[in-house]
Amino acid sequence: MADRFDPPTIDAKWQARWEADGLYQTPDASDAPKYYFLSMYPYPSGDLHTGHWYAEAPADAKARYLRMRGYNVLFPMGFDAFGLPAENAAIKHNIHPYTWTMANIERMRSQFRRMGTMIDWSREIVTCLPEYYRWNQWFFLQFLKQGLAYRARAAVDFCPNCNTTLAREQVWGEDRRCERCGTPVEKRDLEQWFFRITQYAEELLRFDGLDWPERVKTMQTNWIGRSEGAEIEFGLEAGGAEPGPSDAPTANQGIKVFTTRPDTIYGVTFMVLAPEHPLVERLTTDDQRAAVQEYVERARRETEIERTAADKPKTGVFTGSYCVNPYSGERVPVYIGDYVLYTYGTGAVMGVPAHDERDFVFAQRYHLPIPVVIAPPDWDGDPLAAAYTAPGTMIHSGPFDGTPSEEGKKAVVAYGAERGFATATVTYRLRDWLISRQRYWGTPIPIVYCPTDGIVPVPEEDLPVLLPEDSQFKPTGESPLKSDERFRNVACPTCGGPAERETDTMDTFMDSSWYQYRFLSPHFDEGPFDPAKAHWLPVDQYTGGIEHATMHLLYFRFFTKAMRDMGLLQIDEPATRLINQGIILGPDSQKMSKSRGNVVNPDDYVDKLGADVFRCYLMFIGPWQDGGPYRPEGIDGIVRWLNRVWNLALEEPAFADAVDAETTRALQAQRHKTVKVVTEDIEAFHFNTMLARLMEYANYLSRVKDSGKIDPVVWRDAVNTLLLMAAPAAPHITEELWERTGRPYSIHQQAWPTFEAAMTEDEQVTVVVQVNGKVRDRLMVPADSSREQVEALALASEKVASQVNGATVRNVVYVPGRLVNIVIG
Ligand code: ANZ
Repeated sequence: MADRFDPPTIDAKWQARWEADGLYQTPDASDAPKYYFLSMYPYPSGDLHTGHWYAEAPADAKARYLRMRGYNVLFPMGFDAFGLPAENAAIKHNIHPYTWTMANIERMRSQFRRMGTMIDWSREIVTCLPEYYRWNQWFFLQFLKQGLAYRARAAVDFCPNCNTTLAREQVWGEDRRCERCGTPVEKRDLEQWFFRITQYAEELLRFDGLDWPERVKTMQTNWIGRSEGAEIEFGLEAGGAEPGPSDAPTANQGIKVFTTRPDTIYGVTFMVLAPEHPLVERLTTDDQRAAVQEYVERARRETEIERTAADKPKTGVFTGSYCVNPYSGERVPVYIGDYVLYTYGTGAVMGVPAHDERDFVFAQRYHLPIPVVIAPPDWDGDPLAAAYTAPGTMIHSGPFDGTPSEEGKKAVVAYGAERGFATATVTYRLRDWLISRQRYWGTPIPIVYCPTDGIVPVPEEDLPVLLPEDSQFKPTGESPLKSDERFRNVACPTCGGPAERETDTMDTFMDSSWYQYRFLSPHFDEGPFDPAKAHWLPVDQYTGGIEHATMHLLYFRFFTKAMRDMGLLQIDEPATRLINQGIILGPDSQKMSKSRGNVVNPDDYVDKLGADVFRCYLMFIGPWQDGGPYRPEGIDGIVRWLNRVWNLALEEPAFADAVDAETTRALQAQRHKTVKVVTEDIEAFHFNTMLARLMEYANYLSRVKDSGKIDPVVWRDAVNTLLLMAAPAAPHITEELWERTGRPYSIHQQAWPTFEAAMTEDEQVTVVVQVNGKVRDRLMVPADSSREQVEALALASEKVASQVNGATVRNVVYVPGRLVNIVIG
C-alpha cells in the first residue's frame, strides 16, 4: 500500500523546492513565444481572503497551463500599497500606514506562497516604496510637459468622513456616496490637479482588436458618453441685461446651448440656464433677484443625481430677461433650472417642450406654449398629451418645412453655421481625471509654489520627492502634509527663494495605471521600465473584477495611449484579452463580511486539507465568470477525487497476461477524448467543467483498473495524462506523484498532453429501423447514443416518415445499438 495523501507535508516540501530552484523565475530572453499573464494586484489591507484566492488560483492554473503549452509565461504580482483602505485601517489600528502596510504585505506574500502559485516573486512591486512612486512623479512631470496635466479650480466631490476629494468615479450610487466608506459626498470648491483624459475620449471609444467582455466595453462606452449635436448661440435681447463688470462676457455675447436635436429649433419656447451659469447674475432683473438668489442657494446644496432624477419635479425661476432664437427671431424667456447641469455641454438648454419630456413638464408647470414642430406620422393636428421624441416631419419650421427630422438635424446646423450662430459639436460625459487627494498615504505631487515663479515643477533629477515618514498622517480635511513644515518649506527650484511644496498626494489609481510596465524591470532606475524588455508587451491576458470596468480600466488604457504618444511605447492598448471573474459569496449567498459572520477563511482549509483542495474547490464551484456562494459541503468531493488520483497513480492494476484489446482501445480513446475536452475547457476558462471531466476520467480509470486486462504501457500513459492535466489546478499533489512514479522533475516543466482527432471521434454503430417489423432504413449513430436520441433520429428519417405518414405511433421497440421498431396503426 502506498502511504496516504498528506497535503500539508507535500505542500511545504514542494513550495520550498520550487523556490530554491527558482522554478518560476521567468527569463526575459527565451526561444519560446512570450505570454504576459497579469492578474490585478491586491490592496494589502490585511489577510489574503477567499476573494483573493478566487481571483488568483484559477488565474494561476491558466498561467501554468500556458506554460505547459510551451509559452514563456510572465506571471508577476505586487501590492497596490497606497491609498485609502490601507490608510483608514492604519488610523483605526493607530499604527503608521507604512508599518501596517509592510506587515500586511509580508503576511499576504507568504499566503500567496502557500497557495502554490507560479508567481515570479523576483519581479514584485510595492507601490508605496520610493523606487516605485518616483515614477508616478516622473509621469506627472511628463504629463505636465505634454499639456496632459493641469491645475484648475473646480467644484469637487469631497467625502467628509475620509476627509478627501474623490474622483467622479469614486462616488457611487443614486445617492452619491463615498465608494470607500458610504458617507454622502459634498461639493467643495478647490484648486486641484487634473489629467486630461478627455483628450483621448474618442480613441478610448474604440476597442479594435481587443478581446474584452462586451459588458466592460459597453460600460466604458456609456461612461465616456459621446453625444453628437450642435452648439447654437442665442442672442441676448438688446437692453434686456444690465452691463456686467468689465471681465464678464460682453453684452452682445449670447447664450450658447448644446443640443442633440437641432431639428427642433423652431419649437423653442424658453431657455434654461444651470443655476451656476456665469450669465445668471447679469441676466437677473431686479424684481426677480430675490427669487433667483434663493433658488441658486437651494440648488447648490443638492447633488447632481438629485437634480437630474427622472421623478423629480422640473422647477425653475424666470430671470426677467429674454434672448432671441437666431433661426426664427422669436423672443425666448430665460429661466434658471436645477435639472440643467453646469458641468455638461454648455450649461444651458434650449427648451423644446413638444419634443423633450423634461421640457414638456417644465412648460406645463410654468404655462409656456408647446408648439409642435416635428409632426408624428399620421398626426391629426391635436395638441400632444406628452412629448413626442421620435423622428417625424419638420413643420412650422420656416425654410425647413417638410424635411424629415433626421435629415433636418444636419440641414439646420449647416444653415446656422453659414450664418455664424451654429457649430456641429460632439460632447462627452467623460470628465478630466481629478488626481489630487488631501491625504497623507500617497505619492507627493512634485510641484513647488513660488511667490515669484508661480507653479514650478520639481526638476526630474530631484525625484523622488519623498513622503516624509514622521509627519502627522491623520486626516483633518486639509492635506496632512501641510502641517509638516520641513516638508512644506522648500527653496524654489528656479529662483532659490522661499517657496512651498504642493501638499496633496496623488490618487492611488495613478499607481495601477502603469504597473504592468514596471513588472518588466521593477528595479530599473533610468525610467519607468527598461525599453529593452518591451518585447513582453502588451499584456496578453488580464484578469480581475468587473468593479474596475470604468475607473482602473479606463485610466489604464489612457496611460498607455499617452505613453505611446510620448514615444515610450509602441502599443495602443495595454492588454489584449480581459476576463472578469465573478464574486465569491458567503455560504448564505451574501457578500462575505465580518459583520455578517459569513467569512470563509482560506488558511483554515489550507492548514487542514492543503492548497490543492482549496484551489480545486474554488474552481469547481461554478463558472468562474459568474462567481457564486461558497458551499462547504462541496469540498468533500474534491478530497475524494484527489485521493482517487493518488491511488490511481500509486497502485497499479493486477495486469493480466492476456490483454483485452477492446478494453485497451477504449481506454486510449477515453484518454484522447478527455485531453480534447479538458483542453477546450481550460482554454475557455471553464475550470468547473474541466474538473468535472477530470473527475469522470478518474472514475473511468478506477473501473478499468478493476478489470485488470489492460496493456501496462497504455495504462501508465493514461495515468500520466491524468497527472499532467491536473497539474495546473493541483500543482503539489501532481508534482509529488510525478516524482513517486519516477518521472523527471518537474511536472510543471512538461508539455501539455496532446490528442489525435481521429481517436476522439465516437465509435459509430448501425441501427436498423423498422416500421411494423419491416426494415425501412439504416442509421449510423454514435455508439453511446441514448434511446431518446436514436428514436428521434429514426422518426426524422425520410424513409420512415413516408411510411408513418401521419399515423399514430403506438409503440417503439428499442434494442440498444441494434434496432428500432416503430409500431403504427
Ligand atoms: C434641445 C432638445 C430638444 C433636446 C429635444 C433634446 C430633445 P445627451 O444625449 O445626454 O447628450 N442638455 C444639454 N445640456 C444639458 C445640461 N447641461 N443639463 C441638462 N440637459 C442638457 O443630451 C443632450 C440633450 O440634453 C440636449 O439636447 C439638451 O436638450 C439637453 F426635443 O436640446 B436637447
